Amino acid sequence: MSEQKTYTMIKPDGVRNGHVGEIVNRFERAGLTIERMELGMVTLAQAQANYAEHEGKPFYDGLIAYITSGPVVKMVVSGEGAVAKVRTLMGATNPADAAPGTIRGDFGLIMDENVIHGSDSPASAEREIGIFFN
Ligand code: IDP
Repeated sequence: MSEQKTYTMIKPDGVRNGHVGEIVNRFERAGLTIERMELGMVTLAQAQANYAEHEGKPFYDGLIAYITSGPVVKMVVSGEGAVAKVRTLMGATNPADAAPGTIRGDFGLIMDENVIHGSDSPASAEREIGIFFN
């Protein structure tokens, strides 16, 4: 496994419900390094670019409305195998299926508000870092 960078973002429900500190703590305990971190809104253009693959799906409009609804924490995280490591810490997309001990398993309630985003490949990570930290 090689040294990687990934993009991860604590979504509006994660910030609103007060899980920022715990999530950052889990990343650091897992040996990951926080390279960049910023609290702020996601613009409409950033949301559309990040979720382009879901355009046209029934949940797309709701997803765009939700991700732009309040402040998020945008992060670049690095470490050995960082892309997969963050995905493992996140847990399954649907919080109902996410294992206890994962971020979504512990803090997520519903599919539409699932606490955290993480790039699904090194190529996505590079693209998403460009979208959110240009
Ligand atoms: P991921 O976030 O685990 O990579 P993706 O399939 O890439 O999952 O979906 C991106 C985001 O779109 C999810 O995190 C979730 O917020 C939202 N989403 C995906 N599928 C659904 C759905 O069926 N209903 C509502 N929201 C969904």
